[in-house]
Amino acid sequence: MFRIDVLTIFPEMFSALEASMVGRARQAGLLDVRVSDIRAYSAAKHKNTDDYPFGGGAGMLMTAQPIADAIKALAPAPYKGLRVLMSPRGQLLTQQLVQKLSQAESLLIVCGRYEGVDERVSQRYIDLELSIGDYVLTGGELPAMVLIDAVARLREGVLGQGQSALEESFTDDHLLEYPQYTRPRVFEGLEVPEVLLGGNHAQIDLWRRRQRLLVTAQRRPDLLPQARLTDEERAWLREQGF
Ligand code: 4FV
Repeated sequence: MFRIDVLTIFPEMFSALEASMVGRARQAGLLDVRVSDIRAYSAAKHKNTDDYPFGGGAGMLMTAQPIADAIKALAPAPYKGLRVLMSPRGQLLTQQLVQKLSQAESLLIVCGRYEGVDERVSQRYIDLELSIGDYVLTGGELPAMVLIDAVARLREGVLGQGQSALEESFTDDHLLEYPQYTRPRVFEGLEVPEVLLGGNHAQIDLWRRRQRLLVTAQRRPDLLPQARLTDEERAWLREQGF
Protein backbone atom coordinates (compact mmCIF):
# COMPACT_ATOMS: atom_id res chain seq x y z
CA MET A 1 0.00 0.00 0.00
CA PHE A 2 1.56 3.27 -1.16
CA ARG A 3 0.47 6.10 1.12
CA ILE A 4 0.25 9.65 -0.21
CA ASP A 5 -0.80 12.52 2.06
CA VAL A 6 -1.80 15.79 0.41
CA LEU A 7 -1.99 19.13 2.24
CA THR A 8 -4.11 21.79 0.54
CA ILE A 9 -6.65 24.55 1.24
CA PHE A 10 -8.77 23.15 -1.61
CA PRO A 11 -9.29 19.45 -0.73
CA GLU A 12 -12.32 19.30 -3.03
CA MET A 13 -10.00 19.69 -6.04
CA PHE A 14 -8.72 16.17 -5.45
CA SER A 15 -12.03 14.50 -6.22
CA ALA A 16 -10.58 14.36 -9.74
CA LEU A 17 -8.36 11.53 -8.49
CA GLU A 18 -11.42 9.37 -7.79
CA ALA A 19 -11.84 8.76 -11.48
CA SER A 20 -9.84 6.51 -13.78
CA MET A 21 -6.78 4.53 -12.91
CA VAL A 22 -5.83 6.30 -9.71
CA GLY A 23 -9.35 5.79 -8.39
CA ARG A 24 -9.23 2.10 -9.29
CA ALA A 25 -5.82 1.76 -7.64
CA ARG A 26 -7.29 3.23 -4.48
CA GLN A 27 -10.21 0.82 -4.61
CA ALA A 28 -7.80 -2.06 -5.18
CA GLY A 29 -5.90 -1.05 -2.08
CA LEU A 30 -2.73 -0.31 -4.02
CA LEU A 31 -2.79 3.35 -3.19
CA ASP A 32 -3.97 5.35 -0.19
CA VAL A 33 -4.33 9.04 -1.04
CA ARG A 34 -5.46 11.08 1.95
CA VAL A 35 -6.24 14.76 1.44
CA SER A 36 -6.10 17.11 4.45
CA ASP A 37 -7.28 20.71 4.69
CA ILE A 38 -4.47 22.99 5.87
CA ARG A 39 -7.11 25.38 7.23
CA ALA A 40 -8.09 22.81 9.86
CA TYR A 41 -4.65 23.22 11.43
CA SER A 42 -4.66 27.01 11.58
CA ALA A 43 -4.31 28.46 15.08
CA ALA A 44 -5.47 31.86 13.80
CA LYS A 45 -8.78 33.29 15.02
CA HIS A 46 -10.50 33.01 11.63
CA LYS A 47 -8.56 29.92 10.52
CA ASN A 48 -6.42 32.14 8.27
CA THR A 49 -3.68 30.40 6.33
CA ASP A 50 -2.06 33.41 4.69
CA ASP A 51 -0.50 36.73 5.66
CA TYR A 52 1.33 39.70 4.13
CA PRO A 53 4.98 39.10 3.10
CA PHE A 54 7.70 40.80 5.14
CA GLY A 55 9.59 43.27 2.98
CA GLY A 56 6.43 44.10 1.01
CA GLY A 57 5.57 42.82 -2.45
CA ALA A 58 2.37 41.87 -4.20
CA GLY A 59 0.03 39.21 -2.89
CA MET A 60 -0.09 37.06 0.20
CA LEU A 61 2.00 34.19 1.52
CA MET A 62 0.95 30.95 3.20
CA THR A 63 1.92 31.06 6.86
CA ALA A 64 4.17 28.39 8.35
CA GLN A 65 2.19 27.36 11.44
CA PRO A 66 -0.79 25.55 9.86
CA ILE A 67 1.39 23.66 7.38
CA ALA A 68 4.01 22.78 9.98
CA ASP A 69 1.38 21.49 12.41
CA ALA A 70 -0.31 19.50 9.65
CA ILE A 71 3.00 17.88 8.67
CA LYS A 72 3.79 17.09 12.31
CA ALA A 73 0.37 15.50 12.71
CA LEU A 74 0.35 13.51 9.46
CA ALA A 75 4.05 12.72 9.02
CA PRO A 76 5.54 12.73 12.53
CA ALA A 77 9.31 12.30 12.82
CA PRO A 78 10.98 9.95 12.10
CA TYR A 79 9.05 10.03 8.80
CA LYS A 80 10.29 7.30 6.45
CA GLY A 81 8.75 8.83 3.34
CA LEU A 82 9.50 12.01 1.39
CA ARG A 83 7.94 15.39 2.18
CA VAL A 84 7.53 17.37 -1.01
CA LEU A 85 6.52 21.00 -1.65
CA MET A 86 5.20 21.75 -5.14
CA SER A 87 6.79 25.02 -6.26
CA PRO A 88 8.11 26.69 -9.43
CA ARG A 89 11.35 27.11 -7.47
CA GLY A 90 11.69 23.36 -7.15
CA GLN A 91 13.69 20.72 -8.97
CA LEU A 92 12.12 20.00 -12.37
CA LEU A 93 10.05 16.80 -12.34
CA THR A 94 11.29 14.27 -14.90
CA GLN A 95 10.42 10.62 -15.46
CA GLN A 96 13.66 9.61 -13.82
CA LEU A 97 12.70 11.56 -10.71
CA VAL A 98 9.16 10.10 -10.89
CA GLN A 99 10.67 6.61 -10.95
CA LYS A 100 12.73 7.45 -7.87
CA LEU A 101 9.74 8.94 -6.04
CA SER A 102 7.58 5.92 -6.88
CA GLN A 103 9.97 3.81 -4.81
CA ALA A 104 9.67 6.01 -1.71
CA GLU A 105 8.13 4.51 1.45
CA SER A 106 5.36 7.15 1.21
CA LEU A 107 4.87 10.75 0.08
CA LEU A 108 3.54 13.85 1.73
CA ILE A 109 2.79 16.62 -0.76
CA VAL A 110 2.24 20.26 0.25
CA CYS A 111 0.26 22.40 -2.20
CA GLY A 112 1.11 26.10 -2.05
CA ARG A 113 -1.36 28.86 -2.89
CA TYR A 114 -1.16 32.65 -3.14
CA GLU A 115 2.43 33.76 -3.81
CA GLY A 116 3.86 30.68 -2.15
CA VAL A 117 4.81 29.38 1.29
CA ASP A 118 6.87 30.89 4.15
CA GLU A 119 10.45 29.70 3.57
CA ARG A 120 10.72 28.20 7.07
CA VAL A 121 8.33 25.43 6.05
CA SER A 122 10.88 24.24 3.51
CA GLN A 123 13.80 24.85 5.86
CA ARG A 124 12.42 22.59 8.58
CA TYR A 125 9.78 20.25 7.11
CA ILE A 126 10.38 19.69 3.38
CA ASP A 127 12.79 17.16 1.88
CA LEU A 128 12.32 18.15 -1.77
CA GLU A 129 10.79 21.10 -3.63
CA LEU A 130 9.40 19.98 -6.99
CA SER A 131 8.31 21.93 -10.06
CA ILE A 132 6.24 20.47 -12.89
CA GLY A 133 7.50 23.14 -15.28
CA ASP A 134 8.71 26.69 -15.80
CA TYR A 135 5.36 28.45 -15.61
CA VAL A 136 3.34 29.88 -12.73
CA LEU A 137 -0.02 28.44 -11.66
CA THR A 138 -2.52 29.65 -9.09
CA GLY A 139 -1.87 26.71 -6.81
CA GLY A 140 0.13 23.57 -6.21
CA GLU A 141 -2.92 21.28 -6.42
CA LEU A 142 -2.72 20.52 -10.14
CA PRO A 143 1.06 19.96 -9.87
CA ALA A 144 0.37 17.59 -6.96
CA MET A 145 -2.17 15.65 -9.07
CA VAL A 146 0.36 15.46 -11.91
CA LEU A 147 2.92 14.02 -9.49
CA ILE A 148 0.43 11.55 -7.98
CA ASP A 149 -0.68 10.36 -11.43
CA ALA A 150 2.89 9.94 -12.71
CA VAL A 151 4.06 8.12 -9.56
CA ALA A 152 0.93 5.98 -9.10
CA ARG A 153 1.07 4.49 -12.58
CA LEU A 154 4.56 3.13 -11.90
CA ARG A 155 3.43 1.26 -8.80
CA GLU A 156 3.02 -2.48 -9.28
CA GLY A 157 -0.45 -3.44 -10.44
CA VAL A 158 -1.81 0.06 -10.99
CA LEU A 159 -1.73 -0.04 -14.77
CA GLY A 160 -4.33 -2.42 -16.24
CA GLN A 161 -3.37 -5.74 -17.81
CA GLY A 162 -1.15 -5.46 -20.86
CA GLN A 163 -0.37 -1.82 -20.27
CA SER A 164 3.23 -1.00 -19.69
CA ALA A 165 5.03 1.93 -18.19
CA LEU A 166 8.32 0.53 -19.42
CA GLU A 167 8.76 1.40 -23.10
CA GLU A 168 7.72 5.03 -22.99
CA SER A 169 8.96 8.50 -23.66
CA PHE A 170 11.47 9.73 -21.12
CA THR A 171 12.30 6.37 -19.66
CA ASP A 172 15.99 5.79 -19.24
CA ASP A 173 16.94 6.42 -22.87
CA HIS A 174 15.66 10.02 -23.13
CA LEU A 175 13.92 9.52 -26.47
CA LEU A 176 10.35 10.50 -27.32
CA GLU A 177 7.92 7.73 -28.15
CA TYR A 178 7.33 6.45 -31.71
CA PRO A 179 4.03 7.33 -33.46
CA GLN A 180 1.26 4.79 -32.87
CA TYR A 181 -1.69 3.67 -35.05
CA THR A 182 -4.76 1.52 -34.61
CA ARG A 183 -7.77 0.59 -36.80
CA PRO A 184 -8.89 1.55 -39.39
CA ARG A 185 -5.94 1.08 -41.76
CA VAL A 186 -7.00 4.19 -43.69
CA PHE A 187 -8.46 7.19 -41.88
CA GLU A 188 -9.50 10.21 -43.95
CA GLY A 189 -7.12 9.06 -46.67
CA LEU A 190 -4.19 8.64 -44.23
CA GLU A 191 -2.69 5.18 -44.23
CA VAL A 192 -0.94 3.20 -41.49
CA PRO A 193 2.80 2.77 -42.31
CA GLU A 194 3.16 -0.48 -44.28
CA VAL A 195 5.89 -1.87 -42.01
CA LEU A 196 3.44 -2.08 -39.12
CA LEU A 197 1.09 -4.31 -41.08
CA GLY A 198 3.72 -6.84 -42.18
CA GLY A 199 4.35 -8.64 -38.93
CA ASN A 200 8.14 -8.57 -39.36
CA HIS A 201 9.02 -7.64 -35.79
CA ALA A 202 12.69 -6.93 -36.48
CA GLN A 203 11.65 -4.44 -39.18
CA ILE A 204 8.95 -2.99 -36.90
CA ASP A 205 11.41 -2.56 -34.03
CA LEU A 206 13.92 -0.86 -36.36
CA TRP A 207 11.24 1.46 -37.78
CA ARG A 208 10.03 2.35 -34.28
CA ARG A 209 13.52 3.05 -33.00
CA ARG A 210 14.25 5.28 -35.98
CA GLN A 211 10.96 7.10 -35.53
CA ARG A 212 11.94 7.79 -31.92
CA LEU A 213 15.24 9.25 -33.08
CA LEU A 214 13.53 11.36 -35.73
CA VAL A 215 10.74 12.71 -33.49
CA THR A 216 13.23 13.53 -30.73
CA ALA A 217 15.60 15.28 -33.16
CA GLN A 218 12.69 17.27 -34.61
CA ARG A 219 10.89 18.22 -31.37
CA ARG A 220 13.29 17.84 -28.47
CA PRO A 221 16.89 18.09 -29.73
CA ASP A 222 17.80 19.01 -26.13
CA LEU A 223 17.22 15.38 -25.14
CA LEU A 224 19.60 13.92 -27.74
CA PRO A 225 22.88 14.53 -25.87
CA GLN A 226 21.62 12.30 -23.02
CA ALA A 227 20.29 9.64 -25.39
CA ARG A 228 22.43 6.54 -25.90
CA LEU A 229 22.73 6.24 -29.69
CA THR A 230 24.87 3.82 -31.68
CA ASP A 231 27.27 5.18 -34.32
CA GLU A 232 24.92 3.75 -36.96
CA GLU A 233 22.01 5.68 -35.44
CA ARG A 234 23.98 8.91 -35.32
CA ALA A 235 24.95 8.39 -38.98
CA TRP A 236 21.30 7.70 -39.89
CA LEU A 237 20.22 10.90 -38.12
CA ARG A 238 22.83 12.86 -40.03
CA GLU A 239 21.42 11.42 -43.26
CA GLN A 240 18.02 12.76 -42.18
CA GLY A 241 19.57 16.19 -41.80
CA PHE A 242 20.11 16.19 -38.00
C1 4FV B 1 4.06 25.17 -9.47
C2 4FV B 1 4.78 24.69 -10.60
C3 4FV B 1 3.39 26.47 -9.32
C4 4FV B 1 3.16 29.17 -7.59
C5 4FV B 1 2.42 30.07 -6.61
C6 4FV B 1 1.39 27.89 -6.61
C7 4FV B 1 2.21 28.02 -7.83
C8 4FV B 1 1.35 29.25 -5.98
N1 4FV B 1 4.08 24.20 -8.52
N2 4FV B 1 5.21 23.44 -10.28
N3 4FV B 1 5.02 25.32 -11.77
N4 4FV B 1 2.90 26.76 -8.10
O1 4FV B 1 3.30 27.23 -10.27
O2 4FV B 1 4.79 23.18 -9.04
O3 4FV B 1 1.64 29.12 -4.62
